[in-house]
Amino acid sequence: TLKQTFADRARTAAHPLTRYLFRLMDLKASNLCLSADVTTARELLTLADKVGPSIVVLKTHYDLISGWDYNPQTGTGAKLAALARKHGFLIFEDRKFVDIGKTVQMQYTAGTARIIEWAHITNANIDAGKDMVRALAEAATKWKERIHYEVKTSVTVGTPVSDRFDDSDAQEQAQTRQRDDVDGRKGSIVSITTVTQSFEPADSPRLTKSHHDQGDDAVFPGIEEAPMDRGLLLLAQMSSKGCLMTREYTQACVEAAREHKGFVMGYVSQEALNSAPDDTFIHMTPGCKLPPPGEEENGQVEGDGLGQQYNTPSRLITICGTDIIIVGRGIIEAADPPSEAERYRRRGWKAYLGRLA
Ligand code: UP6
Repeated sequence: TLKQTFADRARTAAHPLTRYLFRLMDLKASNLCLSADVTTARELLTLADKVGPSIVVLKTHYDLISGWDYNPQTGTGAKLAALARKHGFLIFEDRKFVDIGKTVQMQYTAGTARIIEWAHITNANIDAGKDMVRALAEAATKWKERIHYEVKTSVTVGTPVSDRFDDSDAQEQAQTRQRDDVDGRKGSIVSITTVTQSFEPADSPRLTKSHHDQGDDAVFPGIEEAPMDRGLLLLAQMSSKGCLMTREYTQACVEAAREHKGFVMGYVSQEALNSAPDDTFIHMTPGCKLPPPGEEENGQVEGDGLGQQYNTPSRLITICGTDIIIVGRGIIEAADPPSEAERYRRRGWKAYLGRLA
């Protein structure tokens, strides 16, 4: 897959959300994920709004944010989801689930955070055995069935179908939904907004302006909203010094991914792991930093003194073969995070184009 374009992979990936993500990458000319490790909900939302135009994934650790508002309709998760629609990115809660199947199901769907409601993507460490992947997959399927029901019943209420959809396919779908409707009960969570525009492959950045002035219910133009599928990344390798994950462990992740193609999107890893002809997984890689502006790039950057090790975007993308670079402090601690994010986006995209050449 190293020589394949993201646009091509958008057509062939097994998981609908992965296909969507590849399209988003192509459209925004970005293979950048921001690791939004700030300490308050207010900072998180401001950062997401400012950096949103440059990224395709926003990675969170909800449990290190103070002031997280747990209200499912108006809280921090819902606000992030609105920003994701506005700027066109996916939300990845870096929860690194590791426990027995039943427990991870509950941690994923219930409790205070209800991660499944607002995070398109989450991840798991499969040290506890791969059955927990199946447990998470089952939870996601159930959730999606419930949401489908709620959407189905909410689009039929109120506004005529033609006012909500501007293409005939979607209208037909909505009419089918209308026919299928059971009791007209109004759903509570989702309303459908379809922005249909054709998608053309990009070879140059098309990031022109952000949508700051359009309000929080604005929708990113050029692509429809993300599908309602949820996706999992397997934590196959880590960036930290002395990491205990063995080759066997990484291989077990590859096997688990292949067994759950409908739910596992890919990996958090330090290298590309697709080897079989029909592997269509995506790779995201943390431990990424650029040397300060003006300094020569030679593949590695000094670690943080607490075990984190850093590679540069070009090394990770061209040599290690990753698809998306995950950058935290490299961007957050810069004097101007939005312009630093743009610098990472440009570098990451250039490395991807270099890989294709
Ligand atoms: N992360 C890693 N390495 C891994 C997996 N995850 O650093 O192998 C996560 C960390 C942090 C982010 O939990 O949120 O990626 C890296 O942040 P940084 O760029 O500030 O080092």
